[in-house]
Amino acid sequence: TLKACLFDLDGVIVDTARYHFLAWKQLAEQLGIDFTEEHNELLKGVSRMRSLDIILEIGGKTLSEEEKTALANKKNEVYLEYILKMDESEILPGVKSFITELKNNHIRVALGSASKNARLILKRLNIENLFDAVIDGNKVSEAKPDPEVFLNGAAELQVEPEACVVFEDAVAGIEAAQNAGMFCVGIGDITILKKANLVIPGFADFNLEKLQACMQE
Ligand code: B16
Ligand code: MG
Repeated sequence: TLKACLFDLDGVIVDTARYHFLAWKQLAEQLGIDFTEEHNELLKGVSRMRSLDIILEIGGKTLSEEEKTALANKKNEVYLEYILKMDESEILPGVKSFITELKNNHIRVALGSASKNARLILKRLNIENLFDAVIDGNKVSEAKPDPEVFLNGAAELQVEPEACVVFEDAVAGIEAAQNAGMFCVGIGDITILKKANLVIPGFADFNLEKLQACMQE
């Protein structure tokens, strides 16, 4: 039986990919690297440092660790300017009412995100109080598809992995959920997220009853 739901942040609860893109684009321009929205797809669900490595690979540049840390910090400052302007209106359709429905049915809720800014974003969206646990980029050492982030979430909630469902928009995140032994719902395009147990375009037309029906099949 279902006891807990674990949510990815970017692409599931909010679309921060746009702000990551704008911040990385500004940095790439300063480095003389042509960084496109298509390239940005490669960064979804990936850590900040790994994202920078991917951009440097695109531009054919090698930098020292010190230079890279400075650039990653610089990108984050620009990204934070966008994040600080966010509000509740940017929560993706249906997700807040779905989480509220879970809470009303005594199903525990956790965040499982690669972002080190996750808590700040939840605060800006005014939904921090909906989460019984927040596992973010500050708490994990292994990136998705490693199951660490979701196993930590289950452990903090004191729920066995088999009783958890993960909501993810990235292929690596779906693999992480499967590596954790959890049922996984993909949010997005079924042709890309085909490994998920169930794929939905978003939460607008979704509810607990539908989730439970799919889990019993
Ligand atoms: P930060 P998620 C991920 O969030 C983003 O998809 C990814 O593009 C970003 O690089 C990563 O967080 C780290 O973010 O720079 O804020 O620590 O999808 O795992 O919620
Ligand atoms: Mg994501």
